[in-house]
Amino acid sequence: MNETTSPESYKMVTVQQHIMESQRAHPTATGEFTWLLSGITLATKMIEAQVRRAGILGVLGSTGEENVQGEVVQKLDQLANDAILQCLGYRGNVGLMVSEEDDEPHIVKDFSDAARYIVLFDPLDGSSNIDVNVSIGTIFSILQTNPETKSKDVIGHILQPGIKQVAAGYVVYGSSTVLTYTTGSGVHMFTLNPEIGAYVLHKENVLMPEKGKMYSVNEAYLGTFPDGVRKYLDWAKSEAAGGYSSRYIGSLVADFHRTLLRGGVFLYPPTKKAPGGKLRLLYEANPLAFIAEQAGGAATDGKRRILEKTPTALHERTPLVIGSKYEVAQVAEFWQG
Ligand code: AHM
Ligand code: MG
Repeated sequence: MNETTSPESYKMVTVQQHIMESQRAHPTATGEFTWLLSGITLATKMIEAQVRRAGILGVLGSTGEENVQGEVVQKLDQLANDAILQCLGYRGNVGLMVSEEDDEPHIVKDFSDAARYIVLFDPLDGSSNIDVNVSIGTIFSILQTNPETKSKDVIGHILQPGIKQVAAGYVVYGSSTVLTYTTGSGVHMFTLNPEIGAYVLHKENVLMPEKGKMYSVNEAYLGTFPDGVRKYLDWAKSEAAGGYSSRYIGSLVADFHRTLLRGGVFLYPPTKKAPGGKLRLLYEANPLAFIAEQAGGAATDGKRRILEKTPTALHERTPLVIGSKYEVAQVAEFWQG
């Protein structure tokens, strides 16, 4: 070791270590939450292995079925769903698993104190991008059973506002595989090191820029957006706005990941085809809103803070405006007129 090298420079923190260390700060932590999150990270490594070799394994294309939302199920959607169910099904402390792909929740165990966690997930977000080798991802949200709900009322336990989430995260399978999570104490980002098969800390306490230079929206639907949103987009293109650029991948996870790092705004407003918005409150909007807020950003449905919306159905959809505080406030202002 040369004289200027400190032990710190040798430090390599895996996501497992990071979660364990942050849980130590909670005097009542038993380690079971750490165990649960390790099930999720394991599942995402299984998914990433399939995604990276999809062409070779013959798992591109659709299964020929439609999911509960009437969307075509891709083979990888199915494999990703199974990986998460497999990895969490035997963790002991998970009572319920709720997937965007499945009609009904999976009741893993009868509720008890020991099985108090509810895991909600979108196993493979950005399905339309799978076959064309564009970034896709996994999103997860974790709740605890609701103490105000009768123990057998499964749906009642699940339909809690996003503010009740105890953790949320996503993995983006892009040029590298990145996992981002929050348990309500900041946002932390890890990169999968394929040589050792571990997520290694890349950035702790990630902060979203307060203002950005990009907006992200599917402008093909512009004609059916609410007037206020159209006015915002006109303004964003004007000289007065100071020169915005546009990016749209069509995988929410990837579009959000860029927005988290670079700032700006992602929006999926109501359209003629999806008058209540397209994105799912429980599996997409809530977890990403939790992360956005923890990183200093914001998320709204145009009228209300996403995290305060009380869901009324499992597969409920919502309009979503998410990103830097400045741009989210601008969109909301234009929208509300
Ligand atoms: P998915 O979960 O079935 O993949 O659908 C959600 C995706 C999001 O990732 C993305 O933001 C959106 O759908 C894109 O929709 P569109 O093609 O209408 O722009
Ligand atoms: Mg999705």
